[in-house]
Amino acid sequence: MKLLTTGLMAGAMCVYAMGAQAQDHSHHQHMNHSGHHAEHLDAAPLAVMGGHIHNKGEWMLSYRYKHMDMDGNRNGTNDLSPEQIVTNFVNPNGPPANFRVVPTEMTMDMHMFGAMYAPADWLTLMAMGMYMQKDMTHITFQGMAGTTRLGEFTTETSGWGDTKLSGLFRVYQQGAHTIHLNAGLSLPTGSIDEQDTVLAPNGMRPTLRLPYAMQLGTGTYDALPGITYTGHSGNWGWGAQYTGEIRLESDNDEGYSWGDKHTLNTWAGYQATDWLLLQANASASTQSEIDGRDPLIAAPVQTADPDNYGGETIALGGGFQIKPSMAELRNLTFGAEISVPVYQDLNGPQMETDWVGTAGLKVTF
Ligand SMILES: [Cu+2]
Repeated sequence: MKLLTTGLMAGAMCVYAMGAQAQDHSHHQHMNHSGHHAEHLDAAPLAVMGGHIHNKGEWMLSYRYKHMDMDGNRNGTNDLSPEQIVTNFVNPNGPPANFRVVPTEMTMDMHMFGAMYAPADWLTLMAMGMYMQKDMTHITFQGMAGTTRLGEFTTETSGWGDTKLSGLFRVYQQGAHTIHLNAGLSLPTGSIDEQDTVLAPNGMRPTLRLPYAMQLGTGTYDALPGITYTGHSGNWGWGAQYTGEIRLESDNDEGYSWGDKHTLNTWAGYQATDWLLLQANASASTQSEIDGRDPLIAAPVQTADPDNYGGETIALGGGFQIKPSMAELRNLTFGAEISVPVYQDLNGPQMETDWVGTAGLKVTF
């Protein structure tokens, strides 16, 4: 926790230092015809939800594609081999006494469709739907014990995830500085009873309810509180956002709830040319383990243990956003960014994240 806090402060100080160096000499350039601040430098990363607000009457539609790549396992901050996991870690759903299946790779692909509309200067409404696909590759070890590899298999799930509705409330606006509150609700529209065929340690191939990590939704109504600060000066824009993901129910239909999650994002962007924005960001998050358990998720694999979820992660990232200079396309922005964890202290054994990439476009009108 101490390292997490230090990381957050370093990120925030970096952002504020960059902002303080810039001078506010081009404020008028950001005004549009109606005098609104429609083209205020929005330097928020694409991966940040609700990082900006709109002025009265503005609409924004967005599509974002996010890819997450996980490879290998760790416990705390220590890397683990598949053999170490099946030798050293107790299976709480046993028998067998230890895990016999180890996930080695996972990818997550998300297609996020968003809409924003501001009925008033003080309120922006936001809705987001998400279609996702998850793939997980595993090694199965033969029999009840030992380190003889029997084979590999991959499970896959796809479908719509949870749906998020938010209100963003502008509570402070002084010159170039804005603070808004994020108040959101996540609706449990994603499936939590996905199943697929696995390779069992005895060589059979049963179809089972897949572990928590492979399900598409949380199964609970979740509150999404947050607070966001943004500022801009000259060619610089910056911001910081805290968001939470708080379960409003202690159990979903299958008897568990995901751990609450808290995330801090900080970012800074530089308008390098009329059409190109360069951006850097730092994020830190902490999440607790899963509470309760789904009795149908009981395979001898680490992902079937609710305690092997959550942890602390600090990631650094960067990217760009392009706004075509042609007048007809002025309302369009597209961009891409990548984020790489620099610190992961995971409740393990658990798969570790290698990188997360986001690409997307948004149109305002
Ligand atoms: Cu927007």
